[in-house]
Amino acid sequence: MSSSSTHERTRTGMSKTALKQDFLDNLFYIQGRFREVATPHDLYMAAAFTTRDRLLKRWVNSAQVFKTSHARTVCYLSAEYLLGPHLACNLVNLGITDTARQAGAELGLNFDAIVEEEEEPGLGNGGLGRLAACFMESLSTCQVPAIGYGIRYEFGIFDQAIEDGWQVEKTDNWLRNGNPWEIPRPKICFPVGYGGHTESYRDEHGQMRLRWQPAFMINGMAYDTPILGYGTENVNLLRLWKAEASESFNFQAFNTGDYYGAVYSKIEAETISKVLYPNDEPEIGKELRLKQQYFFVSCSMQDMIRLHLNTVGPLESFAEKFVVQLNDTHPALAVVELMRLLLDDHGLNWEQAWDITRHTFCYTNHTLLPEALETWSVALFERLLPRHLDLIYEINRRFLDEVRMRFLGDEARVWRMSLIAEGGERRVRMANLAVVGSQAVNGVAELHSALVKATLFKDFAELWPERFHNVTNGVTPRRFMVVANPRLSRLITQTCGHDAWIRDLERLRELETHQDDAGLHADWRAVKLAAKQDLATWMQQATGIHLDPASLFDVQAKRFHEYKRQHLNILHIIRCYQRIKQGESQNLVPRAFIFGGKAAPGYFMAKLMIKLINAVAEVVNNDPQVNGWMRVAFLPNFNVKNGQRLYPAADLSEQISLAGKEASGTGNMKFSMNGALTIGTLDGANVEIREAVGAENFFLFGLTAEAALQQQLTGYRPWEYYQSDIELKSDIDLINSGLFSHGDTQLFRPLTDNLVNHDPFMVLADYRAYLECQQTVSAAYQDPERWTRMSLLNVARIGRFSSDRAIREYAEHIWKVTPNPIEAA
Ligand code: GPW
Repeated sequence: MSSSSTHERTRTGMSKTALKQDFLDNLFYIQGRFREVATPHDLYMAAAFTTRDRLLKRWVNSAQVFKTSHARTVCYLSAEYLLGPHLACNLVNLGITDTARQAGAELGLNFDAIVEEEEEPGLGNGGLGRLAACFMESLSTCQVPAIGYGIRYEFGIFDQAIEDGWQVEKTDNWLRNGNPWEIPRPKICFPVGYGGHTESYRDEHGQMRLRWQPAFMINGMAYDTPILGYGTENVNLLRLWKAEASESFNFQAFNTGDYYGAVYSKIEAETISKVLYPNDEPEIGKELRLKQQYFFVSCSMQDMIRLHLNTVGPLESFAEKFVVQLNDTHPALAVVELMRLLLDDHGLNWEQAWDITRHTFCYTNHTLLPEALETWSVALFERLLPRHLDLIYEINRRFLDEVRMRFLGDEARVWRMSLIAEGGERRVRMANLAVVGSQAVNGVAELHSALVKATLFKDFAELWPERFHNVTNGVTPRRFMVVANPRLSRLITQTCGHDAWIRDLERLRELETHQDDAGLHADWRAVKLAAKQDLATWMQQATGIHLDPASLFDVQAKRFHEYKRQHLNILHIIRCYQRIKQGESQNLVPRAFIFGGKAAPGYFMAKLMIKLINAVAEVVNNDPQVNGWMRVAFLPNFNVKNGQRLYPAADLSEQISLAGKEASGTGNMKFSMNGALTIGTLDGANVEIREAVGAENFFLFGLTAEAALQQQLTGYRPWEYYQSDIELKSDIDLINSGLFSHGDTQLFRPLTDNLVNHDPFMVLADYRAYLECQQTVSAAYQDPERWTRMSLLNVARIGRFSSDRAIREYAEHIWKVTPNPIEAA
């Protein structure tokens, strides 16, 4: 293409000279600065624009090919994308990290400091949002044409500060200094309605039809971010919607002299994409949240229809062009919105519209926790989305007739399967809507998918067994190995003699032939030690806490939630403390206990767990009697960037949720990829990680999901554990004694009382097994050769947990889409 070849010479050259020249040009023409007066942020922006110019060339090329080839396209709908910093990953995926580093050095710049400068887009809470980001990267790497749709939150997940041991939330103003990775598309803009009523009217053929008259309208404007793949020319698109007031409504208010009303309507409209709800798992059921969900779903479905009409043509073939993956139920309204658009705006009849819709959607479930399952009150629906409620009733009526026909006389089943929960306040069940509206439903790990079929969607699995699948999660090795851990990556490449493992992670298995190589063992340990030194330096500066890199780094980093059982970890720390104080340090190894993670601002128990960790840290770290043996540190503001510091430095990865509660987990994979060993329960993807790396290279403890369920059914009595295990009793009593709270015996009572009296996540039942397992960890760590071999084998056998594998499984079994490689322009 002639236009791109002119760009070639100026802004897309990959040589060091070209990078240097363009960096200085961008510094001058975009930032308006020269070298001597540039701030670190100016340097970062210049580097980002220099990188962006190069990826735009690939992107425009991909877009042109997809437009003309009518390629089947995956649309990933997600309310969250926890992207993490772009610059370092884009350089890796362009293959110019080393060149850029040299170019920087020749300009007298500190490359790492420039990379550090980026403020990450934190448009997600935790695992679910990060999974979406890994999937976008792997979709490009696997050459699957895809669009990610979501919300361009003005404020992402809050920044966490720790003050007096408590979490304090600071707003995340990530757009403050500009975002060089996005391209605003003012012309890609769709109206979205709310409220009002449904009315009937006669169309041009004299036919009676229904349509929605919303009470107010806003606009959604597209902001596009290109997503590069590794080792491919394919670039996909992440399209995020920003809410804006629709001009016409503003003018109306102005014309009637209502200046305040005009301004207010603008503010009200923009509120919709203002802030990410910081809740992980438990649903909060706020009206604004439903508005957000409908907002991005409506823009996205309108955009797909526009693209289809512009390229392929008739809507009858919509489900052949697009397959839409629902990332949990947050975008499940898309099922109803597509029905509305096809019926009301495009004149299809019910059977045609339903056939298209049902063949378009697929739904991923990410949790079994009942408090996380979304339902919306019918009253709220009626007020905000009256036409959609009509459509849900009609979908439900037809669906329940099908159930009645299949299971004669089983009205109890009909009640359970209904899209509307009756009895009490009537509510719309979003999970049931997602299952009824989808051709495929999947869980995110084998155990989880089995439980989805056996419990949550038992009735649905009996009706439509062929709809249910498993796709075990994965994570991208480009970010979590190549970028996060360059030393380990170099060592692997050196040892294997190639870097093909970066795109074909199963090839890490070639490391197995070197498992007893003493030279490699020494290098392996040196790489881990260097990462621990880096983390210790960072931690010292961030928290003032000193960590000894020679000690075992025992890390638990994830959202704070009772089911993840950070308190089980703390009980072990308190046990170690008491043992050392009593002179029983024979079987211990020096450990640094490191935590990271945010708590939902309204989740009192989770915030109290953070306070307890910091309180224990204060006592332990200031007790010279134990300091040769242990330290406790809380890494503030765990996010993608800080995660990248943590994973390479961990010796031990804590994956200790109550079996049956963690759908998959993905941190477990990131740690293992970086050579940490796992201490964990048989939960989520831990089960498969253990199978992959070998039971002898994994520290297993605790109840199985089945045993836990059994015990809860027959009556679980935590106080019996408390009373019969003197060490457990003494650990809990020590918390209640006020030792960690300057004499305040009440501060942690909500936590300890809950453990002793209710303990819904069976911390006390697993306490003894956990302590014993931690002793086998210590023993293993005392044998460095053995530990190193175990670490090496974890990395060698972790290939399955690349998100590339997950995407290939979705592509083959769920989406029925084949790779569509793009040739270099
Ligand atoms: F409740 N997950 C999450 F299922 O991070 F929607 N946030 C959420 O709101 C939900 C799930 C939801 C996580 C799961 O807890 C984790 O086990 C899983 O690995 C991850 O989603 C990705 O599948």
